[in-house]
Amino acid sequence: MRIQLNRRDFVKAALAGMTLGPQAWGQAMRPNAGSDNAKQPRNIVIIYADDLGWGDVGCYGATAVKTPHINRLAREGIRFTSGYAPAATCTPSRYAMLTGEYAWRKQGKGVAAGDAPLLIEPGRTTMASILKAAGYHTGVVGKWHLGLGDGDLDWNGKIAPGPLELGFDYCFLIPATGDRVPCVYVENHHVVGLDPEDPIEVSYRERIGIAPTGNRNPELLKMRPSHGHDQTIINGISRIGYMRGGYSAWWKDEEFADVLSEKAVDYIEKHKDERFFLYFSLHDPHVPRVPHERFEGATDMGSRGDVIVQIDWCVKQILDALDRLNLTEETLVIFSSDNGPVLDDGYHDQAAELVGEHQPAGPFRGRKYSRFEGGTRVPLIVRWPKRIKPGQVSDAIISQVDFPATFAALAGQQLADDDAPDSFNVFEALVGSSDTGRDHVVQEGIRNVLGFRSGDWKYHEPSNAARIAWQTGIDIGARPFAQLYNLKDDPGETTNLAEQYPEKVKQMHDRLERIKHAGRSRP
Ligand code: NG6
Ligand code: CA
Repeated sequence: MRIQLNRRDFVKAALAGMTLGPQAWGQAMRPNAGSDNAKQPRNIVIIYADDLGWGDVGCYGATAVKTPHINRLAREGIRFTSGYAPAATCTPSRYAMLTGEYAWRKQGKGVAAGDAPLLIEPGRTTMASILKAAGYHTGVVGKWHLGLGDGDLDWNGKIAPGPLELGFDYCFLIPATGDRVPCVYVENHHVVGLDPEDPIEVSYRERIGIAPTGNRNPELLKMRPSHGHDQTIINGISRIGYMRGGYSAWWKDEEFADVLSEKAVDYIEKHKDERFFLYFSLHDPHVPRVPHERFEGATDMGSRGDVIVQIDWCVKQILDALDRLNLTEETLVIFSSDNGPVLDDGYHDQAAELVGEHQPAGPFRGRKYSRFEGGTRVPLIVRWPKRIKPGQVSDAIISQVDFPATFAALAGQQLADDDAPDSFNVFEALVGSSDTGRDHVVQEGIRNVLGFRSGDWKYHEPSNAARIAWQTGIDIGARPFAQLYNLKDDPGETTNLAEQYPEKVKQMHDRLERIKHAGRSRP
């Protein structure tokens, strides 16, 4: 018999402080691991790259970098041509993917500082809590960047709330980003490897003590910043923010891929006999780009190309583990990225100089930060051999904001009315049983500029924001007038048709306004 706590009971129990550790979710409560339900994969793994563009992988057209293992996923599953990150930067994309709510609906969900408090209310329904309530063991390994604690966090004590208060049973985290302090890993509620005699202090306001900074001590750097990133030096690289102490816990950027892959594979091995959901969130190819030495020179594109090869190696670790444990057939694997690509994002790493003919955003205009397609249209590949016919390419529109409603549907969970307000159940499209996903999607660039795709049409509402994203040179798409593009004929958004089709502009403007004011878009 299958016994489940429903979501409300689960949240109630969590709020009442009941321990909901692995024991509470023990065997008796787990659905039969060998379920033959054609809708429900036994396991789910999301592999989420950071700043990887539509054109950065082989199966999307890249030739200057080889990604055989990502290509394998596409060959054995579905490659989507209209997969979207909800936003053109990390924090709002991840907020939306976890909660099923567009981040632009709320204040303060932009790129989070490394000392930001948790940006999602504890106990709120997330893609993890949905799967946990359905009996999956849930884990997140890698970059978090959604804040931790409830303000004024002491990194030496218990670090909470965080993922464990949002439906994850296990976490191993880069707390914010590789370029933000504190440069230490957090496992469950604590910094890993911290010596209590050498406590950590973090500040985003002022320099702490005499710890060297990129600004004052450039002679200590192995990689120089090009803009920003000139504060505390950790591992020869200056960062955003100041920290001191915690030396025994400092990470080495060169080891990110090894450490995170090892934790992810460990997690899979530990939970191989039960249903599990793993959100594996990579650091690469975000800055600072410091490949392990075995990937140095793997491409002619410098470190940005080399760390993409490193991503492919991480994917291999996961696919090999699933093969070895005989879980491939019954595991739904999703590969995607949190926003579009960027070359110079703050360090002199030659990404721009060595890019050559490579097109990181494929045929699309704009990159990270932008509401042009290149900011949010990203690789999206889904494999589930038991259910999905191999070798498909789908043009269905799917956004990562759809994961909560889709996971609820596949796991037989009911969403409350106010849960996941922008999340659509796109299950049939995700598994290739239908060519249509959602019919429209809102795309968030920085500075609150919104793009709106509906079918083949793309509308940009007028915006007076500055056009260029700092020293990156990236055009974020802001213009004081409306823009309208036909993505079918003009995927590069080069010819503004707004004057030619005023009716279409009005129709799209009105629909976007309705979506904004309704506070939700899920029917
Ligand atoms: C920007 C950083 C950039 C990167 C980005 C967040 C500067 C000058 N630039 O503010 O390097 O960290 O934030 O990237 O500091 S994201 O992928 O995590 O959203
Ligand atoms: Ca990112």
